[in-house]
Amino acid sequence: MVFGDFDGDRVRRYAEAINRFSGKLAVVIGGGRIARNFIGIARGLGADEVWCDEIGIVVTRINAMVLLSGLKGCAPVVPEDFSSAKLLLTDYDKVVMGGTFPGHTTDATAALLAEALKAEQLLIATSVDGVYSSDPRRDSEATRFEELTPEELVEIVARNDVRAGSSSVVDLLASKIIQRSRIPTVIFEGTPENVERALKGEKIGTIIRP
Ligand code: U5P
Repeated sequence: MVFGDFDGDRVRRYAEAINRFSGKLAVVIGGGRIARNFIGIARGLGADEVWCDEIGIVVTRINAMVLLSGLKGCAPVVPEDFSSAKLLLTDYDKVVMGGTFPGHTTDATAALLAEALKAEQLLIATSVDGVYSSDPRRDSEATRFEELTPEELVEIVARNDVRAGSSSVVDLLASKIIQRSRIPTVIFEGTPENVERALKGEKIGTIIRP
C-alpha cells in the first residue's frame, strides 16, 4: 500500500478500511512520492543506490507509524524484520510495517512477509488498476490482464528496472517470491475503497493464480 503524499483524509480512509476487516492482517506500507522525492535529491547529490534504498526504507517506516496511529487491534510497534512481525501477530490481529533491507521495493517486502506467514493471500495495492502488457502510462496499446500465472508475471516485470524508488507495477523480486511461494495474489489500484473491496474478497485488478 502506498500513500500519494501528505493526505490525512486518505490515510484515515485506509485505516478505516483496515479496521473494518476482522481477522489476521499484516500490512506493508510503501514510501510513496515522499520517498521518491528524497531518493531523487540524494541520488542527485551522488548517493549510491543502497543509500537511496535506506532513505526509502526510513520513509516507509514513518508511513507505517502514521497509519498505525489510526489502527485498532494492531501491534503498537513497527517491526523491522519478518520474525518480529510474525511474533507480534501471535499476540495481535494486525501488524503494520515498512521496508526491511535494500535492493527492492515494499512489494517484495510484502511478498516475503506473506511467505514467512504462510498467508492465504497477498494483496498488492499499487498505482495502476492491474498488470498490463506494457506500461499503460506510456503505451496506449497496453492491455490489462484479468489473470496471470506467477511465471507470466515474472516474465512481464523482468522487463523493468530495479533502481531505488522504481515504479514498476510490482518489482522483480516480489514476482519471484510470488512464484516460489505459490501464494494467490491480487494486484490492484490501491485506493482506500479498493483496499476494502480486496479485503472483502471482491474481484478486482489482476489475479495471479498459481
Ligand atoms: N526499499 C528498500 N527495501 C525495502 C523497502 C523499500 O530498499 O524493503 C526502498 C526502495 O528504494 C523503494 C523505496 O523504492 O524504499 C520506497 O518503497 P516503495 O514505495 O518503492 O515500496
